[in-house]
Amino acid sequence: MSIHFAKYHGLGNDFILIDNRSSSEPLVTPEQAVKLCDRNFGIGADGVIFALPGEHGADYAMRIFNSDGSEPEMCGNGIRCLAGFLANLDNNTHKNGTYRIQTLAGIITPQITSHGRVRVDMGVPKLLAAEIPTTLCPTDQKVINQSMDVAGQSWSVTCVNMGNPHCITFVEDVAAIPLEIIGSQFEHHPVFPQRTNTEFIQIVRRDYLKMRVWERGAGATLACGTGACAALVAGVLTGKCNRTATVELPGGCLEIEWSLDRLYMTGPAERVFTGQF
Ligand code: ZDP
Repeated sequence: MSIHFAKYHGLGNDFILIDNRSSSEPLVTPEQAVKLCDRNFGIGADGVIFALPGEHGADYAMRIFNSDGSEPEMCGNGIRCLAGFLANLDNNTHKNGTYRIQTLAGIITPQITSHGRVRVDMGVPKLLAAEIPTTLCPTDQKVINQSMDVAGQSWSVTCVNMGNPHCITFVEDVAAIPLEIIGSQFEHHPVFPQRTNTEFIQIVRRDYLKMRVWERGAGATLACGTGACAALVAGVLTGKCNRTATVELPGGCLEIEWSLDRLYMTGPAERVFTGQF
């Protein structure tokens, strides 16, 4: 069987999008996804995303495999790319470009705005230790400015679940962080039973954050949408930033807003090429 795909990226966080509307099961296995994501032996991507039929009032469902074959619950840059992919499939005829997408983290609602930018209602962050999940604190407590040891150093971390787990630490200079060395030590630290995504954040101003990310299951990536949202939440919880801010990632900027309880993320989604395998 030949499968058609489109390659998309959101600020350099890149994905292989598969039209999976004909089946409620992903058309490729996690093992095949690992091969497709390989940058030398495959198409090359940080993950594979499937556009599946929706149920229970959702327009579509999204599933994603990381480049290591693991399956995250949510993916912020990925859902913007999915919205762009769906708009292309339906020739922009869908309700105001707004899609209700079922994910393993609940319903997420991306809306296509002008110039191919996408604004996403990312839902409500979860903050209790049991919800992250992490054993850094008692299960019913928020994980704010907790210290943990990684690579022989003590780090003050704040944890946020945006559907997927995030561990945030504020630093003076993100450029100085040896991401390749310490990233996977955070990811696999025993205090995170589901592993974790890790964000290093430099507060430039109260409304401008610089971020570098080590993603669970994908390593250092150029951007992470759920991570940018988690970083803003951590900045607000620790009194370091405003509820609306620009987050600058290696691949470019995302606009993040924490309104009453929900997070909104706005950023680009770009189509690169299509093909079949
Ligand atoms: O939680 C995880 O395992 C992440 N690797 C999922 C992907 C997150 C993503 N980079 C984002 O933008 O939220 C796609």
